[in-house]
Amino acid sequence: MLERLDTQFRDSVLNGLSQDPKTLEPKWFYDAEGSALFDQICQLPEYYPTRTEAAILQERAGEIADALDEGVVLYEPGAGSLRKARIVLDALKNPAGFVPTDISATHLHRAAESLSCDFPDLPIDPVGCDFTKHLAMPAAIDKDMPVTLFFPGSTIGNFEPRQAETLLRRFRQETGAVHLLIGVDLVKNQETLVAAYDDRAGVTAAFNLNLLKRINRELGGDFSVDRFRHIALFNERKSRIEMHLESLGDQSVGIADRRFDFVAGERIHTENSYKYSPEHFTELAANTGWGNPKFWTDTKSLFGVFLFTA
Ligand code: AVI
Repeated sequence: MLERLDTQFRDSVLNGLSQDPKTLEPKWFYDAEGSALFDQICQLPEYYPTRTEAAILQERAGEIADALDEGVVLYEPGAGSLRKARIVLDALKNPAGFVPTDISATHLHRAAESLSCDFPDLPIDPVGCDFTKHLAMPAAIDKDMPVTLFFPGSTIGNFEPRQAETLLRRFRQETGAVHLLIGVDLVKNQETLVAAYDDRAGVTAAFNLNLLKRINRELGGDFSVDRFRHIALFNERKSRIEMHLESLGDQSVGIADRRFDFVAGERIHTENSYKYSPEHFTELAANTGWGNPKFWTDTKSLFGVFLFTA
């Protein structure tokens, strides 16, 4: 598995840097260092999504649990540190199991072990996998139990709307889920959005630049990381935050027997984070077979939590 991921990482990097403009896929942010940096981002004063979503889930957990069946299996693709799953699991009536998946298997297993201390009777089956490719249901999970997909954090925003539709459709087909509980970041003023992705402490910059460090560590690249800078901007037309890494001068970088030339000011596009209106996201979900929405937000309408039915 690890070897396959290594090969995929190399192929994806070489392919992305051969494009014009150059790109790197955001799923590679999350090695051990990147996952730890992302956990720090979630605590930043500027990064409102995590705490706002957690507060909505906390406040609405009872309503959410009432809308779901008893004995559900909670399935969380790209689960990370499992903090939000705790809130939902606490409220669910007799959950039959929890399946967290993550591309960073080491980080996931550590988080799952700590979760099992607090939920000793809950079967927890972590799966190290790339949800952008496939979702697997562990054999230990009872196939007759209703599955609720839990996809918080506005991770869906990291996909182009077309890809997001494909993903939501595939999630339903591959897990047979009956419900989808999903967190979505909402459109708002640009200052708030840009500050959330360009924080004063520079944690998001370190997170973005860690991609180059990872290429150096794992693929023997020779990026001079301090010769790139982090950029976050709001693309209003596409309703998305974009993150880029900008070359501070003309330079040439070697990776796995290949060379990539950069001119001063040239950017590598590393991430999109789409921001939706509740109406727009409801429409997107409906296109993929998820309907009958329940919707909750905070008092400032910063973030939305939807519960859809298949
Ligand atoms: C994981 N994802 C939803 C985050 C986001 O807000 O798009 C990733 C992130 N990138 C920079 N800060 C956070």
